[in-house]
Parts: sequence; structure tokens; C-alpha cells
Amino acid sequence: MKRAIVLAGLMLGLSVAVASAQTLKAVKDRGALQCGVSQGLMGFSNPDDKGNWTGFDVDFCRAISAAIFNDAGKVKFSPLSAKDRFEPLKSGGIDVLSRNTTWTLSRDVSYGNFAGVTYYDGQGFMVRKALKVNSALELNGASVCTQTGTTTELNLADFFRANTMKYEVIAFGTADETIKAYESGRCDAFTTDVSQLYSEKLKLANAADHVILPEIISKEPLGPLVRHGDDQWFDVVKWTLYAMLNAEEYGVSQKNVDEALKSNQPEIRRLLGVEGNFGEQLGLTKDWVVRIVKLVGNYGEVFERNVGAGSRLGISRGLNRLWTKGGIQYAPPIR
Ligand SMILES: N[C@@H](CCC(=O)N[C@@H](CS)C(=O)NCC(=O)O)C(=O)O
Repeated sequence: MKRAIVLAGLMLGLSVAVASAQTLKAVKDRGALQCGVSQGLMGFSNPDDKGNWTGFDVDFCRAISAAIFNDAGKVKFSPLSAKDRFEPLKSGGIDVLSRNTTWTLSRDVSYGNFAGVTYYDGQGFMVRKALKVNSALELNGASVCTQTGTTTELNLADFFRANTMKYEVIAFGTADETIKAYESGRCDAFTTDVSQLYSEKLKLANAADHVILPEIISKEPLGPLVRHGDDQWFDVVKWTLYAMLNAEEYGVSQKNVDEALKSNQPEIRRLLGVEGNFGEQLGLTKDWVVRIVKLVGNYGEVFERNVGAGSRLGISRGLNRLWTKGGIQYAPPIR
């Protein structure tokens, strides 16, 4: 009896493992990728008036779609709050979470595998200029608006504790509620990842009346998350990012990708599938990177278009420059 129960349990465990190892096939059969994003964060993931999603995190899902379907549009977006973002990944409601999510040990253990770092960020503060505060270290006694279910809340507590300062936290479930509360004067400061401060600042009626303070109080490596137990899918998502970084490193862009197919550089020939069978090893086609770059762009193009110095957010590449340009973005080689 006991043995039968153990056996049944083992078989159940096995079938769950097999079922969860089928994401690439499931996505292909469904004809679309299901991608979890934020509920609206300009530059990162935001729907326009017609419901078309745009942004840095959105483009990452479009790149996966391009690699699989040779079409950047085969993606369905699920807007998720910070608090509720992980459950749909576990339950199979989404295939990938691409939503300004910080890679931490407990999330890595509890919720899935982080497929790399798409954006190296850190937490900061925004205050009204009228407050005449020049440093986060002058915020003793301040009230601070933030969002629940984030690393932001935890770092806020650490920062004030480490500097023996007092504060009052006022936390909300959505980004809109948080920024509105700050704008209406309910809190002295607004805190989140700096990239999101730039984004949320654009929602303020008088953005020029507010300033982002110089301190970066934490490490926020933001990256896409996939379910545990499906190595093939983990590899597809991970190598989509690495393909985009390698394309930038070798100067392969949306504009010149067709020309680059004629290159005699070995790295470029492998990247674009002219030599080798790297796409096939992932369960994709030989031209997977050509598709990504042609339909979505290389990493630098996606960064610049959505959040870069020339975009509305106006963020400089900083740490997110390639390692060859003084940054820390570094992709393993395709070989
Ligand atoms: N990177 C942090 C913060 C992520 C986060 O959710 N930030 C808020 C602050 S602006 C946000 O993106 N909200 C958008 C939303 O809830 O849709 C984390 O992973 O916990």
C-alpha cells in the first residue's frame, strides 16, 4: 500500500516535471507568447490608446516572439501589480515575467529562474524642490510613498535603520495610486527604482518642481523570470537577451543586419546563423538572431528607443553600457 502511494506520488511528480518542461512547445502550439508586464510604466511597459503595448520590458517579450515566430506581434500581455506578479508564472498563466523585477535570492528560490539582467538599476528618492532637501540623508522624519510587494519597501526600511533615521511609510497597491498620493502632498518623498522615478516623474503635472536625489540606496538588477523546471525555455529566454547584447557588441543593428549576413567575421557569422546550428540547439531556427534584430533591434537600440537619452525618459546608459564601453552588460559567447 505504502509503496503504491509512493509510486503514485513519484509518477505525479514526474508528470508535473514533464508538463512544465514544455513551455516552448506550448507557446508554439498556442501561436502566442503570454508575457507578464507592469500595469503601466512609461518607457518600460505601457499600453497606448489603442491598447498596443510598448516599452523596454515589452520589447524583450517581442524579441522572444520574433525568435520563435518570425513575428514580433505574437505576444499577449498580462498587466500585473507588483504584489500579484509571481503567482501567474507559477500557475502557468504567463510564460515569462518581464516587469521591472529585481533578482533576489528569495525570489530566485521561490518563484523561478532569472534569465539574466536586462537593466541594472538601483533605488532612489524624489522630493519636491520646495522641500529644500539635497540628500536622502536629510530625510529624517519624512513620510515616504511607495508600492507594496516590492523590494523598494524593504530597502527603505534598511536605509532608514542603517542611518538611524525615522520615517513613515505610506504604501499603495499600484504605481498610479502611489504617484498620485505623492503629488497630492500625502508624502514628503516618493521612492522606487531610479528608472521608475524617471518614468513616474513624467506623470506629474509640474515635473520641474520635483528633483531626484543623488543617493542610490540599493542594487536592483532587473530581469525576466521563467518558471522553475523547464531548462529549454530558460535557455531560450536567456539567450534572447544574450543575442541582443552580442548583436550590439558586434555592431549588428536593425538597419545593417541584412548586410551583416555577408560578413566574414566568425562571431557575426555564428550570431546570425550563417555558420553553426546554434538556433537549432535552442529549439529555434538558424536565423533566430536575424529575426530578433530585424524585428526588434539589438540591446542598445531597444534601450535608446524606449528609455535612452533621446527618449522621453532621457536615461543615460550608465551601468547598462556594454563591458566594452565601460559598463557591466556582458553576454557569454555564441559558440
Ligand atoms: N524592482 C522592484 C520594484 C518593482 C515595482 O513594481 N515598482 C513599482 C514602482 S513604480 C512599479 O513598477 N509599479 C508598476 C505597476 O504596479 O504596474 C521589485 O522588483 O520589487
